[in-house]
Amino acid sequence: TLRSAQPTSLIGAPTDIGAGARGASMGPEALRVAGLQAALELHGLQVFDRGNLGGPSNPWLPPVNGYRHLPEVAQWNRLVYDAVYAELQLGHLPILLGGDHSLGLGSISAVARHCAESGKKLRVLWLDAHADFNTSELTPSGNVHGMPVACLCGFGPAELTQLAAMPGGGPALRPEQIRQIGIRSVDAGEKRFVHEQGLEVFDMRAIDEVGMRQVMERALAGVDTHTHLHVSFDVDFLDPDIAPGVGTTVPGGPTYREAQLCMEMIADSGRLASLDIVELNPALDVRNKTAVLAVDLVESLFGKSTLMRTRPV
Ligand code: 6HN
Ligand code: MN
Ligand code: MN
Ligand code: MN
Repeated sequence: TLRSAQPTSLIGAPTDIGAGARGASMGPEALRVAGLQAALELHGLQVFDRGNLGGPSNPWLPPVNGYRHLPEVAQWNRLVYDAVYAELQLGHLPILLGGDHSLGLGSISAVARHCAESGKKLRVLWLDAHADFNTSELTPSGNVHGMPVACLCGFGPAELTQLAAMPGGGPALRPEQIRQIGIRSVDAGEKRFVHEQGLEVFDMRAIDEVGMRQVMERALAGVDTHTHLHVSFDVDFLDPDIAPGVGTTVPGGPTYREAQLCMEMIADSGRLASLDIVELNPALDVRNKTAVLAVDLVESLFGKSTLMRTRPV
């Protein structure tokens, strides 16, 4: 079962600062209680749990100029950025335990900076029911967890778009580095903007029509030994029948088997180099089953499989 010599580091970010429901702040502890570290160790990984970051509490205020809690969101993301960047510098594989999906900003900004400095090609797989491509003009809610992909591409306030201070001063990501999978809820203005920016989106219809296997083959096309593969796993990617413990459920998501295949095919690429597990909301869960499911899927992402496959089916 020894798959990888690269140590992994768990970084807890217990906040719901960017979300529209309270409770994602309990995500890191729920993942620990569900046995994340032991599960990874069973698969031969060395795991360091760095504990939790300590950022501002949630003032639970209405949006201001299209953003809810912008200063606090920025502060949390600076902490996440520094913590993820430090692990990458050590040669560890960072696993961000959210927390809401606004934290993908800090995490992926650190990964982008690291890739720029080490000459790696970055590919981001965004597993989500939502595109998270809103701006302050487009957002129906003001919740920043609906905006991180746009901010990473340079569309947003400086305190969120400039986290990485990229060489040359550009945005952390270009749209062509991103593949979105499982998408089934996109706001009207957001939809036009996704199209305008040319994001590659494998929505639920694509999964229905060609199946998860072909979707993943396409999403991973071009990934090679020079690629740093980042997975941003919003737990609301999963069908709410199997994963009720999230703040923004959308029906019609991937089944247990589809999600397993998705994770297994990412593992087979051999290029996974950083991970976010976000939007888990224990306040809405049933006996921690969504956390247990997330741990099960993350095991597959790190190479647990039923059999040792020496050739494709
Ligand atoms: N998430 N599109 C909605 C909004 O408020 O912008 C929902 C966003 C959900 C974000 O689940 O990470
Ligand atoms: Mn196991
Ligand atoms: Mn999301
Ligand atoms: Mn989502």
